[in-house]
Amino acid sequence: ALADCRIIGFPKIHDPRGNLTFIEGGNHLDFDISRVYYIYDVPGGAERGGHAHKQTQELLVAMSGSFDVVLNDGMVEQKFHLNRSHYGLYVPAMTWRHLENFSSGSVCMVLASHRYAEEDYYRTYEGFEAALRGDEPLPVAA
Ligand code: T46
Repeated sequence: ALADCRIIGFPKIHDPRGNLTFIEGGNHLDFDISRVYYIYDVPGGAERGGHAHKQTQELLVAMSGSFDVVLNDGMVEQKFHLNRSHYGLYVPAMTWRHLENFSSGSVCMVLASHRYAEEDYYRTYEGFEAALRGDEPLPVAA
């Protein structure tokens, strides 16, 4: 549910040599990290995402630059602006998301609870809503 989506602050070790932040699975996150991926070189105006996950939980971090993450649990929609690398947005399973408004040079790092599996995706909003209602999966159009 959207109430479970939240911005999490991570430790920031200040140092004249530069700052250091760390994220520990099972400590700062409620899930163990099975996968890391990142999105970068995003052209101006591009949007990413547009899907939900059956099982995968994620933490999104703006490692550089900024972007917006729009989350929707089928009832409520909320937009989060990410622009600091010591904050992350926790996104539970069964949350529709899309990313937009990427600044030039921005990097989105994602820590995920599961390895990549296409079967874990709802790629259409209709399929996501049907699953929330508890309907049978929609038949694939011929
Ligand atoms: C999410 C947002 C923030 C892989 O092979 N392995 C991976 O780990 C991922 C994430 C993707 N892929 C392949 C699947 C597609 O052929 O890379 C291609 C692009 O993936 P997708 O269109 O899903 O990318 P985004 O940026 O729209 O969405 C991704 C994640 O899929 C999604 O979980 O939350 O980033």
